[in-house]
Amino acid sequence: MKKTAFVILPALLATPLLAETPLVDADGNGTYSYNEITAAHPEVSEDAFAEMDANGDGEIDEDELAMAKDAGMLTTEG
Ligand SMILES: [Ca+2]
Ligand SMILES: [Ca+2]
Repeated sequence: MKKTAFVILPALLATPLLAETPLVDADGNGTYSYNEITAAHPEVSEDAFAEMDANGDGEIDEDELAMAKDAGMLTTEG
């Protein structure tokens, strides 16, 4: 009978699931899309994103991000 060893890959250890993900402008267009926001702030719902998007252009700019932080809409630090 062989014993089964459970091997945890170092890659998994190096990427803690609960680690805070920094907010990154992944496509470099200067604003944050819903996907970019939720990559760092998975708690942001589509409704919350729409609220954050004050000028309704579908992207969060620095001003909108600052307002969202002030409003406590981003509960994780990005
Ligand atoms: Ca972007
Ligand atoms: Ca906007």
